[in-house]
Amino acid sequence: MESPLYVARPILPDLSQLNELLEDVWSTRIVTNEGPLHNRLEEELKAYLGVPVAKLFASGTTALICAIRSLGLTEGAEIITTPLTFAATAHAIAFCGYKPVFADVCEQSLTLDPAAVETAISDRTEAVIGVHVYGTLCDVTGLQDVCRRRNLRLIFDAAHAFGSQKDGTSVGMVGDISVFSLHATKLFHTLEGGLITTGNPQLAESIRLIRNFGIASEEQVDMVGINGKMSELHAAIGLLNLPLVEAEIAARAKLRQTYDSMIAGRPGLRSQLTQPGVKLSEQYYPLIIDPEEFGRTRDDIYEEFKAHGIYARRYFWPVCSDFAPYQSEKVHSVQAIPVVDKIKDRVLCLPFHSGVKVNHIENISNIMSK
Ligand code: T4K
Repeated sequence: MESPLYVARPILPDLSQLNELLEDVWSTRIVTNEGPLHNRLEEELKAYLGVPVAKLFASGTTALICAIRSLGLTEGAEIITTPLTFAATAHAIAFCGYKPVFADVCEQSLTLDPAAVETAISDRTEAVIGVHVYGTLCDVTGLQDVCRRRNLRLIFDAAHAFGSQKDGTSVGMVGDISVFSLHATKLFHTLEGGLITTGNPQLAESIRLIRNFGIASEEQVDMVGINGKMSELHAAIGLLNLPLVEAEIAARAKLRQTYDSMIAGRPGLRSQLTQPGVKLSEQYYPLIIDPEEFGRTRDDIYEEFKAHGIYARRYFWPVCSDFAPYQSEKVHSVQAIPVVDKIKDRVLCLPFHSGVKVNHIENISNIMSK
């Protein structure tokens, strides 16, 4: 029996290189709290991503929470977001005491629809969180336009968009703040970790303070904060993984072409929207299956894959507005979301990493062709 094939497979550096890097950590015993490796990784990420500010976090979720807190919104404020995302996006809003309001996505990109955002705005709305879901970029211009006109803050959950660019501009430079996940399942990772980028120096300073209990100096605490810091061990993994990213992107770009050819001309199958001028992060390959046209459902394919040891994922089903904590009107409000309602039973993220080999592709292709 072949070993299982998962949706994601973390890149990993040589253990010997890791040992070498950790020798200094062991000798100085500076293992966390903005240590030298942590600071070096922040510098390297600034250069790689082309951003003026890069702040590391213990996880993408902690980073989201700190990003939202840094905006200083009014108690009970509403934040409009997409339900077609990982639980963390909605949870971070609710965890900060704000109300997530779920609005619909665009049919083609599956990202938050600026027109739906406009309709969802109430007199309590203070911010919007767009998600570059699967690595497809939001309609950044459309969301920025609504937020500018309606005086709303704009955060991008860029968990799936590490390294993405639009017309040569880093995705980390749009909106007020961008938040990345550096979890093991992500293209670039630090085992667990998160990252915030922003072009706004005031927000950068608040974010830095909130990450470290609000501590400004030994004798001064300026704001309520948490422990969101990344350790030296995690930063070491990041420093060794960063040079591996380009090769992983190249392998995934090739795999994307293979998958694209596999579904080309097949009624009822489509994938991620190609966006002009966009350098993709190559995070996921979402296959969108129309059951009427294709003749089988997304769940049929999911189960058949599973029977062959192929663990594709139905991200993000159920969607956030289906979760128990968001069933009460007091906790959230949901606008009509016809596109999400239609799409949530159709997306299947295929195994998408450099560990997917020719025999895997043959298996996948055979199952799809039955
Ligand atoms: N915003 C968005 C849009 C996100 O997608 C996420 C996280 C966040 C925010 C929050 O960021 P973090 O706080 O997580 O940094 C996974 C990840 O845990 C999660 O980070 C990610 N999104 C989400 C989309 O996927 P699960 O429950 O699907 O993970 P799991 O354990 O089932 O892993 C998927 C597959 O990956 C496994 O079948 C095998 C493989 N895998 C996984 C791990 C953990 C490995 O090969 N090695 C591993 O160590 O959530």
